Amino acid sequence: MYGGGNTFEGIKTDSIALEDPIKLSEFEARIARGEKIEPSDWMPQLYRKQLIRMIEQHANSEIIGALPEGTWITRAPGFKRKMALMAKVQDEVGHAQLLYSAAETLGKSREQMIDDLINGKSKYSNVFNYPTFTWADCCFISWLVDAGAIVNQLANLKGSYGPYCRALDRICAEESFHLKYGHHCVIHLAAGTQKQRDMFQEALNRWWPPMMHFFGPSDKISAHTEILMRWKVKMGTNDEMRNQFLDMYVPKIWELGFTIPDPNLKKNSETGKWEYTEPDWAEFKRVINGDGPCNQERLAVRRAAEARGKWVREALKTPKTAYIMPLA
Ligand code: BYC
Repeated sequence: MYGGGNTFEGIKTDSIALEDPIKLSEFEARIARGEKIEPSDWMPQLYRKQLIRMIEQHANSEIIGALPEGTWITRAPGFKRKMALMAKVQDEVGHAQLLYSAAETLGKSREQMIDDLINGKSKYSNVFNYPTFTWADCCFISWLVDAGAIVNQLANLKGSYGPYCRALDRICAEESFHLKYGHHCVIHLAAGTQKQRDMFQEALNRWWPPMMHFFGPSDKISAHTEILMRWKVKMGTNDEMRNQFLDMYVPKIWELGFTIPDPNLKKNSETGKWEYTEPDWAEFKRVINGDGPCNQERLAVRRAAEARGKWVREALKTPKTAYIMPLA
């Protein structure tokens, strides 16, 4: 198995205290020097476990994230928009492929990851559990959800795990086209009729709370940030990423004449940080744990796709391809 024969199931304990102290300090010194950790290098079990969790969730988010926009391909206004949206959705599925490969280098098989996704055992991004009622919802995702993803990914591609960083590097290049496309769609609505402007404003009002959740719980309650920052998997805290997004995109939203549904949103000129109404973390928890408006529908679609594609996977399986190495 790629990754030095380590398998996810083989992790008996993830306690840092039980790791070899000399190996641990060499590992941390490498990270401090800015070196990349590669699959066959020694790494603490907790580093492996955390990376699998995070990369797997990211991969899941890309394939589930293709669904809300995917349903708009046939209804996108005009041939050019249909073509562009189809290419974007295809890119998102490609990102999932890259990320599943990166996670596989750590010892968890793709089949296991897909099983855990469709059985509701693993997570994916909260935002994709909300419906896309109108074309403006689709535009919101293409512009602002992609923008949020880029803020997060541009930071983390400077992180410590080689295969994840290389995957993020390529993903960010493609995402930058998505962002331009999404921005163009929104400018078109903003410069259109009153009905078009209202349609985007209404979408923005619904999407703002999930967008604030997108960067994860506030630093005060985030479970994994501390260890992930220590090992340079995350290069910024959840609040730092949220702040950076607000800094870059609130002025752009206002510039287009839209309002943001948070009366407390303002930049504190002394701290340079944005102030906002504390997001509803109870709703966030409900949604990421399976009880959002679209969780059941999203997983049902993936389960159906898995079942329909089974014969293709079986047909492709040969003794030679069964041991193919991930390309991360
Ligand atoms: N949604 O300790 P915390 C895209 C969970 S796709 C759901 O702060 P962490 C796109 C978290 O997993 C790009 N769950 O976690 C695709 C943890 O639960 P567990 C998506 C979330 O890992 C198609 C618990 O809450 N981007 O943009 O330190 C079309 C505690 O949180 C979320 C990525 O995946 C959430 N938003 O930080 C268009 C980026 N937030 O595992 C667009 C990669 C938190 O203990 N991921 N949770 O059960 C990350 O950067 C980090 O994992 C996060 C969370 C910042 C998201």
